[in-house]
Amino acid sequence: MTPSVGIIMGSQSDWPTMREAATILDELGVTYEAKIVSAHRTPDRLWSYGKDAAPRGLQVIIAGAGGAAHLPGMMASKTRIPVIGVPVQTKALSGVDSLYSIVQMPKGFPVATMAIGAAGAANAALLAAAILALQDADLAQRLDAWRDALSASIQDEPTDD
Ligand code: RP5
Repeated sequence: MTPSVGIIMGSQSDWPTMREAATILDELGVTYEAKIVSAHRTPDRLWSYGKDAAPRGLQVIIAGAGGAAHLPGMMASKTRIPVIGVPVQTKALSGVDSLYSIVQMPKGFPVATMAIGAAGAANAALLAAAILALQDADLAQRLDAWRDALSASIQDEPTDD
């Protein structure tokens, strides 16, 4: 059975970041698959993944990449399914290269671009869940509960530790 969300990434080295998205989707009970799909090293895989995404029934794609991070934009070119881009933090340029590579899409092919790194990956999952929750009342309840629990975990005042 096709999962709701496809988490794709350019390299195995992106997984520690992208796992943050997977963890959130697990917490929310959203089905997903995780695949390595590189715009540069496996372009044919990118093309077939994008071509098959809608017919397979995927509903949201989370795409993470670093450096010359062309994966999210190329995927958005190939499928009308919403693509959420995660700029992976790089050693050379701290992920600013990834961010700029993902965020400046030309008119017509949007990528919802998140923050650099782990927070961006987690937020990508939350945004994917929010999109899915528009048509899924049970998921909407779980997402509301997740958000309430996060708010409740924030203490009123700072402490010296
Ligand atoms: C990108 O190049 C990947 O998304 C990764 O962030 C970066 C480096 O890949 P590796 O050299 O670690 O495989 O395509």
